[in-house]
Amino acid sequence: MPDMGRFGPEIPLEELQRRRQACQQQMEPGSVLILHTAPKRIMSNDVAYRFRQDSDFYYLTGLPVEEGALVLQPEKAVVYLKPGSPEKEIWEGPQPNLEESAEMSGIQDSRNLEDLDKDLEGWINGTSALYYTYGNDSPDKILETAQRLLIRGRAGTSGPSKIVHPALLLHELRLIKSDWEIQRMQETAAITAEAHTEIIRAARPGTGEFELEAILHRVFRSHNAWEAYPSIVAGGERACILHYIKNDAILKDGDMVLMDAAASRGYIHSDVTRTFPVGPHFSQAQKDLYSVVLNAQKKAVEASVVGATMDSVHDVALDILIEGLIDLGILKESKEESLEKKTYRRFYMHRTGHWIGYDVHDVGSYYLQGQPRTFVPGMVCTVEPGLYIPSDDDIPEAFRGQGIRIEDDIVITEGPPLNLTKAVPVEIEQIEELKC
Ligand SMILES: [Mn+2]
Repeated sequence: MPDMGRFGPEIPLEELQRRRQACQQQMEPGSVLILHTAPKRIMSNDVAYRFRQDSDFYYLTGLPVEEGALVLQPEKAVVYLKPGSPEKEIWEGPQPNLEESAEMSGIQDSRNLEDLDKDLEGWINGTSALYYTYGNDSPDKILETAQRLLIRGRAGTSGPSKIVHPALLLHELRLIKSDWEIQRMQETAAITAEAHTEIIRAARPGTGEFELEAILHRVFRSHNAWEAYPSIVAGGERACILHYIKNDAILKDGDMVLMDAAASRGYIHSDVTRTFPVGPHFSQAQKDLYSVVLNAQKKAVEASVVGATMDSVHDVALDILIEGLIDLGILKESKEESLEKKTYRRFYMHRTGHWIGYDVHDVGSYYLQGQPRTFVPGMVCTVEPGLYIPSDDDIPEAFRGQGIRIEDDIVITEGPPLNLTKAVPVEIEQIEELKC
């Protein structure tokens, strides 16, 4: 049999036990949670996309396998899986068997997926709450079963008293990262830093955006990592297209490159943006604009402490960006007027950050009872202010078509914020030095 690498645990068992226990402790007595693996996604005809596990399922089981389900009760955990068949192995290689899966997940009760259908009524009948991810990918079978149990009341069955989205407990757990998770995020950040540093050095007039993207892929894969999301490598005015991912243009001297690209490994993500000159130096206008964004980013990072909120961090960045735009003659009105009329949105139209973790735009609510939630230790978020200056006649010429964003991943701690992606060059002198 070919060496398939290890089927051993990808996530330490203590870590998985802790997560499941924390989840189970918050479940209602007599309730059940059912989670499925991610569905297979078709690229075209009979060719599938590379499999990506459902983040919630992976978080609680550590199993990257296709076709399975997790059933959790406050006192019990069962995982249903499809054991590999000799025919499937010819195409896809050996799958972990039930015993190997149990070793990886720490869930001893591993059953054949074929049994789920007949067990489903037993799990759902009379349950106080059914935690279930309703939405696009949800298999209908769960709700069908719930309804069947309800309408067969004369036979003594009953449906769940309520259906609750697991986000309400599971996503709140995922929001607070463990030391183990933060260590993994640090490793992912280091891979991202290596790629960015190499690319800042490599960019030259005449280089294709795609060539820089190729370096990203090489560095990521050389560490057994993947790109965390479709990479943005945007030269010149294309930096003002927020989701530019074509990456097919040639870089010109005098332009900057906005690169929003980062690594992901073991479903742990980083998310980094840097903006740097194609040639050896920033122009004076680029330096002026860059310094505004950099200052806004630094102050917003400093403000990312316990008790702050996404909104308060955004306001710190916004203040500095607006002042800078006024100083540079790009915004013509006063700060108060710009805030009131939101005229700054022409140049800064996105929020300053988002949670990051097992999803790049991670789960966890941003507001509690309508109020922005306050930061507590263990939360990890991005801080990513930017300025995007359109090529309009009323804009001083030197700033037209310039787009800049600077983004780092920040851990909220008891003390000062921990910048996971600090190693990615960001100072003007640092960047220019890399280019000589
Ligand atoms: Mn981001």
